Amino acid sequence: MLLASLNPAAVAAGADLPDAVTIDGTTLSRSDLVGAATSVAERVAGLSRVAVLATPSVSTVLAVVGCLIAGVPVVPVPADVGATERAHMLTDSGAVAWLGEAPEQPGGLPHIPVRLYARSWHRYREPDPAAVALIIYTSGTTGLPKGVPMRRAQIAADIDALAAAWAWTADDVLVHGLPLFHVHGLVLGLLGSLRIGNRFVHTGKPTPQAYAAVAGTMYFGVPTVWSRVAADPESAAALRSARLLISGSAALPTPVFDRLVELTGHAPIERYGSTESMITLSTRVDGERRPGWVGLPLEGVSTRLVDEAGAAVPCDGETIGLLEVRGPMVFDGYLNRPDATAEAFDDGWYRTGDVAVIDADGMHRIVGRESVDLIKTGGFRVGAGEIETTLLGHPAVVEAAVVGVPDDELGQRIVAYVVAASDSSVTAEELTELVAQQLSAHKRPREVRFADALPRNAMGKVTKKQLIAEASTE
Ligand code: MCA
Ligand code: AMP
Repeated sequence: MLLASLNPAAVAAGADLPDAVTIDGTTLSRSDLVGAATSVAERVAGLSRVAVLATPSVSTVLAVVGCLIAGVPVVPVPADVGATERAHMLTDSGAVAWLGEAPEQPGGLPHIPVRLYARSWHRYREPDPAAVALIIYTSGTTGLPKGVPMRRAQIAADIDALAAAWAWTADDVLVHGLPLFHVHGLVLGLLGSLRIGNRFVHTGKPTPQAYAAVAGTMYFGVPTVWSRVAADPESAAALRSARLLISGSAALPTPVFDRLVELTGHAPIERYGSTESMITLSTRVDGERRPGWVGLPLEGVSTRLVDEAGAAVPCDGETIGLLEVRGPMVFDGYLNRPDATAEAFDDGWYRTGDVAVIDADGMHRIVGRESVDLIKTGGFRVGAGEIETTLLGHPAVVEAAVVGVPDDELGQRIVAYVVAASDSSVTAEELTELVAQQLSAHKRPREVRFADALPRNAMGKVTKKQLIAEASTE
């Protein structure tokens, strides 16, 4: 059962927890959560799909949990979403209402508020494990983000496999300050805590000081967060009493790993996955934690490396290949995108798009991505194509090429090369703002470079590696 620990019968039997969820300055007991979320369930039961503007708030928690209880699929919409991306998510997903926080532009959909103090003790039957719980949108190399439907059984399988790898129990206190519209913060952090039955604390912005201020046993962070913790010895020292520091969503740089060991006494756990597959690899609480390596397959997961022709690549710790995964948490296709779904699978194996090596003991190291057009910045996945299309929508932009440039703190930072019309006075700020307005604030280029022309190869294709090299050396 997805929400075993939220079962009203368990609450009635005395299995309450006074501080089950703390977020945005509010603490909910388990009975508060069950009562208020069941009241949300009453208001949405029977709806086909709802959108939730996923700010880190009690309202978002109750909206998502209410829908889980009622068996209504939720589309978490990024809190900083822009107009084009929001319209796409609503149309593509077929959401019929906004639940929880009211968006500034509801796009013609009705709004159902969440009432923090309403309570219902109605008992809903557990929905079918194959039912879709969430549809999370994620970027590809081109076009607008694709919807990834996540089934209850897939989510449950991932959480249980992670619990086994991390010895995660109801005695833990899980702390993070990540967004509630992605797998990391929402599925693993919030739903994981509800399923396992541990206390969950959302810190708001994931600053080192905010992490240090909560006495947790498990802390989640993207590498950017850990890099900031590693640069703040005083806050880092406060994490010594934790059980596990867990990093994921992008590669954790070895110097950050080493510094965390020094300052906190903990070798961080690294785990790897994607929106499509959820988490498939992790180092284990009782196993080797090797800097630069993301661990072993979780329970039920198989992996393999193939070359460009699809032939097997040896797992010798050195030979690189394209990583493919299979397991009970892996999705079964994008929403409304049979073309993209067909491309994503190789004979039942999910093509991750990541390049990796596997050693003889089964340890995995992610070497990079197959395409330069998928950028990971601060743990956010951003498609070069979606930003280029947005920039080209500006009347003064003649050509645009977006690249991810290596960055110590963000992993990659988004840099846009733009050829502007000769008579225009368009500014970098104007273009950055356009991306924030249309897509999401976190997809804004950090830098816009104006050029007279873009470098192209003999085929006329922009040579992005040249742009990356140029932006990296200056
Ligand atoms: C940022 N700023 C900018 C620009 N970019 N200003 C102008 N132009 C720009 N291009 C501003 C920000 O608004 C902010 O302002 C300030 O600069 C600092 O920005 P930043 O360095 O980005 O810091 P941040 O806002 O604190 O964000 C860092 C972050 C964030 C908190 C680490 O990137 C984040 O939440 N990442 C998590 C992503 C995540 O959860 N991914 C999971 C997906 P001001 O200070 O005024 O606000 S992956 C997943 O789900 C899978 C399955 C997995 O493996 O986990
Ligand atoms: P997303 O769908 O946003 O979770 O992005 C998934 C991608 O993030 C993966 O395909 C990888 O490229 C990258 N990624 C996630 N976790 C890690 C990790 N621990 N190390 C390196 N890359 C990672």
